Parts: sequence; structure tokens; C-alpha cells
Amino acid sequence: MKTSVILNTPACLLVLLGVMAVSCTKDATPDSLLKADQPAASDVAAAADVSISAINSNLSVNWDNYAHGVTYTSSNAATDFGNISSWVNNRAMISNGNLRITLLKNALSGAGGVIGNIDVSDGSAYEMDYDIRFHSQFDWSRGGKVGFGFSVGDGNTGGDPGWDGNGGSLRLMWYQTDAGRVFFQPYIYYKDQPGQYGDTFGKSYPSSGSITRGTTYHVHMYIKSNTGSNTDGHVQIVINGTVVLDRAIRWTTNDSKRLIRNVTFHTFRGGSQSYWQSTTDGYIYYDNLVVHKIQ
Ligand SMILES: [Ca+2]
Ligand SMILES: [Ca+2]
Repeated sequence: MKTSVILNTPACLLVLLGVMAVSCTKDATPDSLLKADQPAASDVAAAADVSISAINSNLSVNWDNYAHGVTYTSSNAATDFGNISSWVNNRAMISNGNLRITLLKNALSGAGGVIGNIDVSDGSAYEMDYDIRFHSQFDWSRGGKVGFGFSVGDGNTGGDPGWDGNGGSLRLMWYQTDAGRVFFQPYIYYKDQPGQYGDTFGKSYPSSGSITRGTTYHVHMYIKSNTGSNTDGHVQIVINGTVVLDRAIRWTTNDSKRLIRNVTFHTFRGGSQSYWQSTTDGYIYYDNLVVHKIQ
């Protein structure tokens, strides 16, 4: 994943060419001149680390610096997020200072949306905020994964439960019941999850009634690692000021996997059955992302 990001980035190709040029020069240069060349070579390497594969502790992105209607490319994403995997250029656009993600019709999971993982500085406590809005014509279908979240250790998702104690993840879903109620719900993988798929803890936002298209919702998340095999970690989800989930949790039991490693950006329909699909393309808007490493 990292390799593809690097190779797709024109700036890095330039850096690679630069490194090649330096080493060619070095090969033909008498030892007495090598010392003068070396600082230039290390400067090039340092610049590559910062511009291509930044591992950030804090993020603040409002997309206001992009023109309306432009594609939000993998290199834009790398500039704003740092080291992010699996960007899909033709499903990401700037719309009036928002990031707009397209969910393709008749498709599920990564085939129809975006599944990006942002490698952030490993930490034991993080918080984030962002705004999210569904397009005025959005087809809810059954639901999907949505928004930014966090992964712990191995970052379990996708029906791979955290039972082995090596990882977990904190994400949101939107979900529509058979009766037509639509809401956000927690979707959490962790050591003590009761079933194979993510735990909702029976919580939703709103607790009754539905979310609506064209409305901006503000999401706040807080995550804290547990220590050892103790249930002394924490998870909190607050939407529009309403506490949806706030509890102690045991993410992992393998202490070497206890830290928060990535910010997730998973936006897609699914579920695996075809009734999660839609017959129309759908748009979800994001704005005002702030991620903060607490410790
Ligand atoms: Ca904005
Ligand atoms: Ca990391």
C-alpha cells in the first residue's frame, strides 16, 4: 500500500531521480569530494520523508484551499493526511470547501467507495472531530461504513473479530432498518466483542427517529488504549453534542498491540449481501477534520 502511494506521487519520482543522480555523481567522484556531496543527498532523503510519508500526530483539514469541482487526488490526500493507503482519485472531489466521496451504484465495499488508512503516530489516546453530510438525493439502501475512525494494533475489521487480543477498530456506520429508520451507530471491533462482526452496543444516533439528508452532523470521537489485559481503555462517540457511547473497553490483550496506529477513513456501502447496494451513485460530504494525539 505504501509503495503504491509513493510510486504514484510525481514529487517522489523527482526525488528518486534526484537520488539516482546523486549516486551516479558519487560513483564518478573522487573520495575527496564525497563529503561535500553527502549533505545534499541526506537533504533529499529528509525531504522525501516529510513530503511523501509524513506520520502525523495531529491533523487539521478543512478543504477550503481547493477550488470547487476539482478532483481530490492521492497526492492531495498525502499532503493533507500524511501517509494514507488506497486512495481512489475518481471517487473524491472538492465541493464548496468540502471533501465529497462518491459511492458507486451496484457496488459494495472497496469496489464502490474509499477504504483509506492514515498511518498516524502510534499513541495510547487520541481524539477527533469532523462534520459529515449526506447528499440531498442520497439513497440510504441498507447502510455502510462512514466517516473517520481509529484502529488499534492489527486494526481488525471485516468480520475478523478482535478475539485474539491483537487489534480492534472504532468506526461509525449509517444503517436503515426494515421499518425505514435511518441512524448512525457505533461499529467496534475489540477483544471482548460478542459476535464476529462489529459491536453496536445497541446504540444509535438519534436514539429514536432518523437522520436526514442534507443535514450536517458533527462527530466527536475519543479513544484510549487499555493496558495489558485490563479493561481500562475507553471509547466515546458524541454526535451533535449527544453522547452516543461512553464506556470502558478492552481493545487488546497483547500489550505490544495496544496502541492506536491509524486513523481510518472507510466510506462504503456494505455488508456483503446485494441488498446493501444502491442503483444510484451516492455522495457523502466531509469537512473540518481535526485529529489530536493526546498521549
Ligand atoms: Ca471546508
Ligand atoms: Ca501508526
